[in-house]
Amino acid sequence: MNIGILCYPTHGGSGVVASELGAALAERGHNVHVISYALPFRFQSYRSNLTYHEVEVSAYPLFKYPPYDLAMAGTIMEVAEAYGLDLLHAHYAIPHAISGILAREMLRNGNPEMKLVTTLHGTDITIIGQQRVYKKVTSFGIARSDRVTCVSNELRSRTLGLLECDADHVEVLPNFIDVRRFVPGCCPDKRRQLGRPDEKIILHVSNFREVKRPRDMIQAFARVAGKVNARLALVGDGPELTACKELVEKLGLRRQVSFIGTYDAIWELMPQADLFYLPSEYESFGLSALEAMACGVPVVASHTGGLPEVVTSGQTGILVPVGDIQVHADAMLELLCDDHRRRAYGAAAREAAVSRFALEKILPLWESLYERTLKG
Ligand code: GMT
Repeated sequence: MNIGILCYPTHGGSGVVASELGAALAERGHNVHVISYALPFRFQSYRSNLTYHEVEVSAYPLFKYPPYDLAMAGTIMEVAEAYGLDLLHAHYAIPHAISGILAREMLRNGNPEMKLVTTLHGTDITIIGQQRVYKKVTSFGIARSDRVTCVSNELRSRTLGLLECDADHVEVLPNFIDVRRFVPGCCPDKRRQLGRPDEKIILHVSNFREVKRPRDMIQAFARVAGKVNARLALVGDGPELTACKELVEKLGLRRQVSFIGTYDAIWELMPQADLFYLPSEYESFGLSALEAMACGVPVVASHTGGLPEVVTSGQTGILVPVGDIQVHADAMLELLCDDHRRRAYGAAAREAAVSRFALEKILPLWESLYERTLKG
């Protein structure tokens, strides 16, 4: 198949899923064209059948807001005409589904029909899709896509509850993980990058937006650090990072919290952690939790969104109420102080990642969904 993938290039789950799916489809022999405004950070360009096309957004003086959606639609058309795209896969509803619909409408003048699959990733529905000006646009993008997928059952139910859309039109296809790259015990030399040998490492990876509740994380960690020799290693960058640094200073935690910055080869750092901590307000799925699990690291995460579909509390980690930092601290202490339990949870986490979410299991589902879509 000739497949066009539309995604955000920035650090965030939807871009990771889009890039990893593109690489895996190319590996299977499909011709994949990734379209975005910059090279996605996980894009793997070592194959001739995996190509990146940049959306050029012109900065004409009349444009206070250059029309990225139109530039993307124009780029899709160019790629579709040059390579005969069979199908477009839009990751994140706004604006990708809309640009795809526009490109498809324009192509219908002369080309055979190009199908459109849209994957909803979470905040496109729960935050952007709820804003007054975008709500109907998001519903329109869903209605006009040939097929729509959600990354969890919870996101599907939420989408059907929040937006006007037909239940039969929206199915669930979860995130996946390359269990050969995310492996327990990988890269032990990286351990010293995170902390001293005698410290227990709590790892968090995100784009530090409010929805991740990173300040809760530091407050909960303060309660952990008072009881065990632990370090909080924070990977990523985002709007809440400065506030987090200020809170770390205020709580006197400077020597126990490391700000690592962005780190693309996250599979090198994940296995070094004793636990992964994700105190988000909401996660439609929680890809970073799955990445940690594949590396054999148990997860302490909020009981929210699709996280219960990924982390089984009491088996592969502990799910805690959103915002209850004492319960978060207690859950982390439970695991950090009990090596036997922590290792058992870590082993179960790896097993769950392999048996339920391995790329080998999920990729055929994508191929079959594409084939069904092409058949109409
Ligand atoms: O919130 C993020 O971290 C980024 C966002 C995105 O769209 O890039 O992530 C969402 O998509 C991921 C991949 O499907 C999910 O694993 C994340 O849970 C989801 N984030 C939220 O729902 C907040």
